[in-house]
Amino acid sequence: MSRLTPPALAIDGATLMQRLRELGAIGRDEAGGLSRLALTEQDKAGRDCLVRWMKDAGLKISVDAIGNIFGTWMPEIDAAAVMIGSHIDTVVNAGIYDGCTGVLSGLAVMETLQAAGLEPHCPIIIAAFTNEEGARYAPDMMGSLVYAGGLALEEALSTEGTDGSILGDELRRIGYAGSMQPGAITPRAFLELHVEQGPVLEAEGIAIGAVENLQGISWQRVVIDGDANHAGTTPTGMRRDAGLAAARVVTFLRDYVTAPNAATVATVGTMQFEPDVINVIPSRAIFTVDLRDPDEDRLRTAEAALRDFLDELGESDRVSVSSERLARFEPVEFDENLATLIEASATERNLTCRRMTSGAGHDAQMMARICPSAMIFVPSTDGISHNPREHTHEADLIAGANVLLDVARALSDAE
Ligand code: HGY
Ligand code: MN
Ligand code: MN
Repeated sequence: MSRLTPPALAIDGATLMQRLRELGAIGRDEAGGLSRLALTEQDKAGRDCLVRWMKDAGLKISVDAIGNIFGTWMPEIDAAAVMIGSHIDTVVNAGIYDGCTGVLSGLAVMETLQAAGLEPHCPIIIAAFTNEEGARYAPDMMGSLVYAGGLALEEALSTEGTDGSILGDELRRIGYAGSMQPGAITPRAFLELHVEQGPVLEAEGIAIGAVENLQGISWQRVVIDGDANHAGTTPTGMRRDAGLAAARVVTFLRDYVTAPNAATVATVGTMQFEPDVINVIPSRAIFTVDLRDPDEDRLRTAEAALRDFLDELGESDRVSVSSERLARFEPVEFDENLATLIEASATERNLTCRRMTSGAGHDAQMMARICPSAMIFVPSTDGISHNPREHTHEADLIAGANVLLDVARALSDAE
C-alpha cells in the first residue's frame, strides 16, 4: 500500500477560491440564480472555462463520446493513471461548491505537484463527468455510469430530457461529443473531494470525512390519471381527483420514512397537474419519487411498500396509476486502503476526521465499479446544498484539497 510522505506541500488556496467563484459566476440568470443544467449553453460555458484552465496547466485534453472531459498530466508514462474527478454541471438555483470543488481541487493538486518540481510515476487525470445531477436527463451520474460500463452509450445519447431535448443532439450542439471511447482508461484509483451536502461534519466539528460507503438510490416517475371535472359542481364523492391521490402519496412516503424506517429518505421533488387550472379537478398528476437507503434490503422494502400503496390508491381513489423507473443504484462500498490513506493524511495535518456514509450520489460510486475509489468530504455550512445558500468555509475547502494532494501524491509516487 502506498505510504504518505510528510505533508510539506499545500495547494494554492487563493487560486482555488478564485476559480470556484469564477466558475460559480457562469450560468447566472437575471435574478442571480445559478443553473448550469447538463449540456445547456451555461454548461458549455462552464466546460469551456475548465478546459481553458486545464490547457493553461499544460494538460492533454480529451473528451469522450458522452462528453466527459479529461485533463491528463504526463500521459506519456506507461502506467495506470490516478484519476481525480467530479462534475461541474449543477441543479437549478444551485450553490457553487457541489462538484466544482472536486474538479478544481484536482487541478490545484496537479499544479502544486508541478510547482514543487515533483514528477508522478504515472499519469494523473482530472475528470469532469457529464450530467452528474440528472436534473435535465435521468439518471444522474450518467457520464460516469456510461464510463464505468453501467449504461450503454447509445441509450444515454438517446435520452429525452425534461424539456423534450435529446441528449446526443445537445452534446453535439455544444461541441462536446468527443471521440474517446468512454472507459478507455481504467485508473489505478479514483478520488473525489466533495462538500458533504449534509449536517454531520459541521455538527460534530470535524474537518474531514473519509467516506466509506454511499447509499442506494431509486428514482421513479409516477403518473396518476383521474377525471377533469368542475371544481364547483362536482360533489366530493363523485370526484376522481388525480391531485388528491398524488398528495396522498407524498404524505404516505413521509409517514413511511419516520421511525422505524428512519434510515430511508424519500423526496417528491417534482409535481405537475393537468390541466393545471384553478377551477378544474386535476385529471392527471405527474411526479417523481426519490428513495434512498444505505441498506439494499431496506431500499427494496421501501420500493415494495410504495408499489403496494399505489395499487391500493387506484382502488380507493378510483384513479389509474403507472410508474416508470428513472434510476436505480445499489449502495456502494469504497476502498478501505484509500479511506485509510485519507485518514492518515488528516492525522498528519492535525485535521479531525471520521468515517461516514454519503447520502448523496456521486461519480465515485460509478467509478467504484471499475477501480478502487474513495471520497473526501468537507463540512457544509448548516448542512445545506442544492440551494444558493450552499457554503463551505475556505479553510475547510483548502484542508480537503490538501488531503486530496497527499493521497494523490502517495498513489502516484510523485517525488
Ligand atoms: O442525486 C444526487 O444525489 C446527486 O446530487 N446527483
Ligand atoms: Mn455533486
Ligand atoms: Mn448535486
